[in-house]
Amino acid sequence: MSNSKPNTPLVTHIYTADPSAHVFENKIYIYPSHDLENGGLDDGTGDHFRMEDYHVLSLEDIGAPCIDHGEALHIKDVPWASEQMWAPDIAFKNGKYYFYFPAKDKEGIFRIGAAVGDRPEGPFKAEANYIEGSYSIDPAVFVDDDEKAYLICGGLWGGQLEKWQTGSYVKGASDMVAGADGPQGKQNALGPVIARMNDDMLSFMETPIEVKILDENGEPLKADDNDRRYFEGPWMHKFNGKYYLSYSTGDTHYIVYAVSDNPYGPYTYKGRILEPVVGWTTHHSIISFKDKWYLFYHDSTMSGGATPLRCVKYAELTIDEDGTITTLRT
Ligand code: FUB
Repeated sequence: MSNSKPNTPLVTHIYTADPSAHVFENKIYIYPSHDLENGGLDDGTGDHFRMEDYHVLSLEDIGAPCIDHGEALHIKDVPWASEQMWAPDIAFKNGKYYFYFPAKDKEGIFRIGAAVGDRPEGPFKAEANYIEGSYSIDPAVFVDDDEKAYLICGGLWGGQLEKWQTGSYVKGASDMVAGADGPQGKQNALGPVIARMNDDMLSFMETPIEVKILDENGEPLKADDNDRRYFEGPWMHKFNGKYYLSYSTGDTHYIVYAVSDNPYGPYTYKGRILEPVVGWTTHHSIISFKDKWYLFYHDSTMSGGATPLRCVKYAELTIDEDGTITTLRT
């Protein structure tokens, strides 16, 4: 085990992706997807991401060796799930750790599940069913200063977000053609969806609603604005009292951010955080640790560019006093 360096894989004995980093007990804990070498064709539906479990990683400090705490949850122990354990997140509340993860249910529909543990490294015990009213992928849970917790999630194409525009799941053309059921051209792009969590952290207090992302003129971003519109991988953090929503633009491969006075939005697009990395997907989280800001992200360098075989890395992030984030190139 060697010391962790910026822009270098945190671990090399397994493939990891989609890092959600958090500071618990004065350490950095990282909750990644665990990519597997189990094949599957990339047909744009995401079916080649066939993950089955989660490992938890931690760093005592920036630069310290990265510890793999081993398997924290396996799909065989999730009664409602059938396949594809994608990008997870976690929250600490009521003295417990609540681990959130997407997976397909027995009907092949992505849902968000919750599992509970006493320790940040797990193990986590899955609830019998997915969170009622949940759908799509990439949950991120943001606990505000007033202890109100929000789950934001959603991903286009393989993440099925566009199939939920009526409020229920509509099977459609994007089963075969990525994005075919979503808004097109100058139609408003879809945003992620957000719902406040009940105090039990296991259920929604409300029906998830779409988060609007606006351009500099206050107009919703359009579907053909591929450099800026929402695709997947939402993350929320707060800086100087403002809410920051950052996300992947998917097929243009940027991590970008937008700012609001309200967790529900609307958010105004501000700029890029991360230029494209090696590999198709890009996915991140942002934490503050010992008075510095860090971006955790992934790329596919460790597998020589194979999209579903990724590795988690970190880099220091510069946020100016006025809230502007300096764009990173890795
Ligand atoms: O890891 C599977 C999917 O790839 C994630 O859910 C997306 O955010 C993308 O990184």
